[in-house]
Amino acid sequence: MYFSKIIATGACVPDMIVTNDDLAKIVDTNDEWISSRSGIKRRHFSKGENTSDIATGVAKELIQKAGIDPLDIDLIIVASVSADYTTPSTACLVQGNIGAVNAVAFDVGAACSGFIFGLSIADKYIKSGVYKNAIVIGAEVLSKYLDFEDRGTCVLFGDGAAGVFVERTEERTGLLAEEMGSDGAKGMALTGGHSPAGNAFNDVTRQAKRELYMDGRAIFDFATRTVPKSVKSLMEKAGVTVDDLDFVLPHQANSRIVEIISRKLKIPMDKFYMNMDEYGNTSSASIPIALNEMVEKGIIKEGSVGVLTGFGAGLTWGSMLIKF
Ligand code: 4VN
Repeated sequence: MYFSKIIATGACVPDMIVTNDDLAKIVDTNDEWISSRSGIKRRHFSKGENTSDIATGVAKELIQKAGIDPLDIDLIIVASVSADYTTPSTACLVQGNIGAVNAVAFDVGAACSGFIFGLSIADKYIKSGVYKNAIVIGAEVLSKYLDFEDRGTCVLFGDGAAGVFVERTEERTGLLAEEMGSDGAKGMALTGGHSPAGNAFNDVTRQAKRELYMDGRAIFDFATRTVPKSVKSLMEKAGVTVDDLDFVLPHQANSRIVEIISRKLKIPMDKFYMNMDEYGNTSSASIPIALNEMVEKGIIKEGSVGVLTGFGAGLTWGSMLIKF
């Protein structure tokens, strides 16, 4: 039986940093409100670089860290809801930029669960023996979709990209168990990039409201209800207890959500990793950005076991038990 082992992690974020005070100059908000209600202090915003540019930065770092030849990459999956184009996919743009001519490349759109869904797909290709390795990246330039007149949302999100290189192994490691789900009936609680069906033969306008819209209360309630259940069911499925976990890495949407998840699961806060103070909510990139940081800081080492849990637009969620 094959398993997917994480060989390398990498990240690439735009260097422009926008603080809460910077935002308070353009929208009626303040640092106290943002940081006490979300845990966010700063975020990185694009200076012009688009999603494929930062995703390519991640792919180059993974190639260098894993010491692989681009020609040996089998699969490239990019999770994103803020692609440069509807087509080509961001994954194809990355493939072209790194010259991975032997890879198959496609995008996955599952918002804040996108990295989890992408890693799950890569794992199935590897487990089934179809491919030997994969690059999985979460990449977002959400700032281009933010409504800077909506103080409830524009302060919460940020731009960034990160990912992993996974490779087939026969050792029991990597992705050990997963629990995923969707609730499309509640999807309108978090939307962006609407594209109306106007054409030359109907009277539908092509004028779109592309900006991100979020019913914060509804998403908050969804997260507090669904995430603890998902992680609990994952742990039961995998037969692990709190003591078996070195870390829990949740989607970096809001520090208060993380505290509620910790309380409901009776998993102490010191097992949870958070870095939304530096990046805000970067949707599909939030989990891999934090994962890369944890590896760089030595919090995750060879043999570490933990849970990744993503949740958000769609609505979607996904939790995974990972061994390094
Ligand atoms: C998961 C969550 C969120 C999210 C929802 C609401 C929210 C983040 C609303 C209330 C507000 C503080 C901020 Cl839980 C977003 C996503 C999408 O990635 C996923 N913050 N807030 C307040 O306190 O008034």
